[in-house]
Amino acid sequence: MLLLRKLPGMPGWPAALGLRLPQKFLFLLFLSGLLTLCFGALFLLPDSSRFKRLFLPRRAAAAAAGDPDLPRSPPAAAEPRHASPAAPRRLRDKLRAAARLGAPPAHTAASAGGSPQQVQPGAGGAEAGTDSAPAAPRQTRAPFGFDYETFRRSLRHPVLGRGGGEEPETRARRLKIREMMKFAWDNYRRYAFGKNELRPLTKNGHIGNMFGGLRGATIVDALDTLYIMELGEEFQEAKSWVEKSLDLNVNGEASLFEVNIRYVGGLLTTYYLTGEEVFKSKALELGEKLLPAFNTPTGIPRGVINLGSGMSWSWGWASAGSSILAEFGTLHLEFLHLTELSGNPVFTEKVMNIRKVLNRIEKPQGLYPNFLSPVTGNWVQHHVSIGGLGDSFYEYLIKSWLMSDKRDTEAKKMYNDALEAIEKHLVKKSAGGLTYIAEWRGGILDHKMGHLACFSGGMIALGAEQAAEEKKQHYMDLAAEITHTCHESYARSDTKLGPEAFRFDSGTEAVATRLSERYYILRPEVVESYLYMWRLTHDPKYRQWGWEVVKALEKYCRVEAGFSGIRDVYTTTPSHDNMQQSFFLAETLKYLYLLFCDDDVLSLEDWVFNTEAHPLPVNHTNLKAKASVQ
Ligand code: DMJ
Repeated sequence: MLLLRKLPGMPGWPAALGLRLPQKFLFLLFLSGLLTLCFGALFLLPDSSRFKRLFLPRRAAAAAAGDPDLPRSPPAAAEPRHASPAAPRRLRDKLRAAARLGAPPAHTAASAGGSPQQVQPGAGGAEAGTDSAPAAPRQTRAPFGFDYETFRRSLRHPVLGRGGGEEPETRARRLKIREMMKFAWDNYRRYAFGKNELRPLTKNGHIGNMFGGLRGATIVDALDTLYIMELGEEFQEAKSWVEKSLDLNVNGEASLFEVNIRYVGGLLTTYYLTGEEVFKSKALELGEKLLPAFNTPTGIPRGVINLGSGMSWSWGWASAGSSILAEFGTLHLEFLHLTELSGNPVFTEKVMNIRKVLNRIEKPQGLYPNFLSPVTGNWVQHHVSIGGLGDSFYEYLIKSWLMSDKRDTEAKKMYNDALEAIEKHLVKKSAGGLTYIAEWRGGILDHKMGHLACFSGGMIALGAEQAAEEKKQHYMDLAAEITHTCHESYARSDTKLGPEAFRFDSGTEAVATRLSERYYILRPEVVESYLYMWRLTHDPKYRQWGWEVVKALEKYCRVEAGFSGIRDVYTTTPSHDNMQQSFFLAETLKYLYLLFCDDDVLSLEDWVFNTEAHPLPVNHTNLKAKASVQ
C-alpha cells in the first residue's frame, strides 16, 4: 500500500490515471487481489524452485509440495524415517492440551472446531441422561483440530522400522507368513468379498449376527495387516471397498464390543497409519452410532445395539439383563481416540464414567466379577475369569496407562490391584509344575484355562515394567510361566495347535478333557503372548514356538480356498469348521509376522495394540502440549 502513496515529485498512480475516489478504491481492491494471487501461486511451483525458497520458509514449502516424510499413501509409498524435532509449538497446541488422551474427564472443555469430521456440540451426548454419567462442563469449547503431521512427528520410530541387519532365516519366515496372509486375503476376496467372513470349504461368504448389518468385517479387520505387510495392491482393494461400500446406515443386532474392537479399532488404526480422511470419518460416524448403548441408569452400556434405531438391550444369555465386564471394559482405548480425533468429549466421558462405577463398587476379595447390572450397578453373579467374559477388561487397564504415555495412574492402580487379587486367588501351580490361572465361581475354583486367557502372559509381561522394583522380575517370571503353560497346551496336542480350553484336574494337565473344548478356531492369544515375550526378553524360544504354530496352521488349517478352524486338535485328520475368522487376518497372522520383524516395526514405545491387534498410538505429544500451556 505504501507504494501507492504519492512519491515526491510524482503523482500517485490512481491520480495519474485520473481516477475518482470510488474508482481508486476499486483499483486498489483489484491490485491487492492480484498480489494475493501471485503469492498463492508460489505454492504451485516445484519444491526445487529457487524463487519459491526465497519467499517461503522450508517447512511451508515442503508441506505445499507434499512432504515425503508424511506419506498419506499405502505401503508401497516411502516409509517415513524417524521424525525431526517436534514442530514449533503453536497456539493450537495450547488449546489442544485440554483434550488430550489419557487425561481425566475435565478434558471435556475441548471442542470440535477445525476438524473436517467435527462432531456437533452435544451430538451423542444429549441422550446421556444417566444417573451417574459425569456432568462435566461442555460449554467452554476451544478451537480444535487433530494435526496428523504433528502426530507423525511425535513417533519415536518409523512405523515400519528401519530395516536391515536381520538373518536370512528370519526374513524367510516373515515372508512365509506374508504369503499366508495373501492367500487368506485372496480367497476371501475371490469368494466372499464384502461379506463378513470367508467359508473356505463351501467357498462362499458368511454374514453372521455380530455386526448388526455391517458388512466387510474381514476387510476392515485386515486393513492394517495388509498395510504393515506392505501388500499394497490388496490394501488398495480394501481401502476402495471402505470408501465405496462400507455402509454404516444399517439396522440389526450388533455387539457393541465386537463393532468397537474390529470396526472402530480397525478404522482408527488405518487412519493413524495412512492419514487418509475416509478412515477417520467412518470411525467417528460409527462411534456416534454406538453412543445410545450407554443410555442406562448407570451409564454402563448394554451389550447389544441396533445401529439404526439406537435401541439397546442385554444379551439373552447374560443373567438378569447384565452387561459383561470384558465388553463394557474394552472400549476405553478406542473411545479416547474418538475424542482425540473429533474433539468431542462425549466418548471420553462415557468410558471414564464406566471406570467411576467400577471404582465405586465393592469387589469380592478384590476381584471383578464378569456380570454387572447396568440398572443397579451391582454385580449379578460372582464368576471371575481372566479368560472369556473378563479378559480384555484387564488388558485395557494396563494399556490405558501405556497409551497415556504412563500418566493415567488411576488405570495403573486398578490394574495392579486387580492383578494382585488374581494372583492371590486364581493363580495356581499344577502337580507337574505348570502355572495356570483358574476361574472362580462364588469362591469355588474351576481349574480350567481357556485359550482366551492365554493373552495374559503377554499382558503381565507388558505390565511388569511399571511394577515396583522388587516385583518386576516376579511378574516377568509369572508371564513366562503362563506363556509356557499355554505353549504346553499346544505341544500336548496331536496337531500342535491348542484347544479352546484345557484343564488341570483328574490327573490331566494342559489338555482338554471335554469333547466340546477340543476345537481351535484360528485364535491369536497364544502367539500374542509369544510376541510380547519375544519383544521383552529376546529369548529365541518364542520365535521357535511361533514357527511351530505356522507349520501347524499350514498342515491342518490351510485348505484349498483359505484357512479354516478345526474341530479337534487331538487328531491329525481333523474336520474343518469351514470358517476363516476375521481375527485370523487381524491378529493371528499379524502377531506372527511381527514376531519375525525387528522391534522397531510398530514399536511398543509408540503403539498399543487394541484387543483385536489394531495398533493405536501412544500419546507422546501430551506432555509437550501441556508444557506449552504453562
Ligand atoms: C478377538 O476378537 C479378540 O482378541 C477378543 O478380545 C477375544 N476374542 C477374539 C480372538 O480370539
